[in-house]
Amino acid sequence: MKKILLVEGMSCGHCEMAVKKAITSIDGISEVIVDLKSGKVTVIGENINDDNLKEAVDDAGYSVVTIE
Ligand SMILES: [Cu+2]
Repeated sequence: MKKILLVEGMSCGHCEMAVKKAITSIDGISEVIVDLKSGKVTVIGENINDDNLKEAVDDAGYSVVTIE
């Protein structure tokens, strides 16, 4: 399955890597693609839980605006 997140607060390559690392650490996630400019994060994996995604991004210091 695939989810598209809109993440607020990313401003540089460090932010991009932090979000990518946080989401990749969740069980079942196989791929995370971050578009820094738009804040769009594409997540690919199995049994992806929206709350887990929000929590991981929050813990990294950023916030999820929408998940679709
Ligand atoms: Cu940054």
